[in-house]
Amino acid sequence: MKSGFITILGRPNVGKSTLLNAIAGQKIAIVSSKPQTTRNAIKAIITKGDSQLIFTDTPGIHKPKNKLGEKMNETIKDSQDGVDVILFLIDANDKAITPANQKIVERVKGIKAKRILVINKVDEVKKEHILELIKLYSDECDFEAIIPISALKNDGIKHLIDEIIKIIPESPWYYDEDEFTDQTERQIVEETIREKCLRLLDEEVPHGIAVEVISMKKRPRKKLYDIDATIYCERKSHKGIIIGKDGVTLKRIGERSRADIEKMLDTKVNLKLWVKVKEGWRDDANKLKEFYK
Ligand SMILES: Nc1nc2c(ncn2[C@@H]2O[C@H](COP(=O)(O)OP(=O)(O)OP(=O)(O)O)[C@@H](O)[C@H]2O)c(=O)[nH]1
Ligand SMILES: [Mg+2]
Repeated sequence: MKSGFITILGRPNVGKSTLLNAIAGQKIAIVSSKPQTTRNAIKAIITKGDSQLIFTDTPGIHKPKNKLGEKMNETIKDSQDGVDVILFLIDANDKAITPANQKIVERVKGIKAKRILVINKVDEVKKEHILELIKLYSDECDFEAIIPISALKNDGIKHLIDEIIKIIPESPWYYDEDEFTDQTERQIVEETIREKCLRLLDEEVPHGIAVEVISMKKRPRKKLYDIDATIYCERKSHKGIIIGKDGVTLKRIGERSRADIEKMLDTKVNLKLWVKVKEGWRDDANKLKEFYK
């Protein structure tokens, strides 16, 4: 039996969560085109033959601008210690090793784990460019493997998993074969609503949003959940934007969230959303604790 803990590291927006979902074969982590989408460490567990792989998706490595950012960076640090493999994810569109990625290279060198460089979004570039990146990075650091993939198009994922299986240790499994994530249904609901906010809102508004499920109850003898959730934002003006003219934006957030939650939980959902202001919560240690313990 083999088992391995694998952490996915990289800059915001490189496709870490898309990769986690591709590996899991189902949606576990939320994805958006805006940087700093992921705020927590999120696990996906896959069991293949005699191997069990436990992947952890992490927030993008960035310079924190508030206490939430600092908390996210702590989460990244906690997720990189004691693991067997680090997947360092970069964007194939990079023209060179960016200064931010240079720093991550140094960081990865200091972690006691096997490391694989994963070049994502290869669907957007020419093959020659991928070869250039491979050369640049292999001159900079020793990797067990360098693997080009497209997480979006599910290209190269099987190869990546096979390479990981080759380098993980003999070990008993840590999870039951039918477990696939550490996320609770409540977390999945909160994150799904936050994803719709990220996708439907612009500028600073979605970054200042936190979602909290107030109650989640299954109706007896029915495949139906009643879910009440609050969307918190940082300013009064943001509340107006989230609700929209005649409530149209909030309605859209609710409809899209409900459709996804129904798919993920395989049940009908009656979703009610409220919007509240929690002034400057991202920079207030006490308020932050309410959302991110
Ligand atoms: N073309 C292309 N786009 C991709 C690929 N993988 C991810 N994306 C897109 O890149 C954007 C960011 O994806 P995420 O998975 O949210 O990125 P992330 O690294 O988790 O970002 P943070 O959570 O903010 O750190 C989304 O718009 C994805 O659809 C890929 O292989 N090809
Ligand atoms: Mg992410």
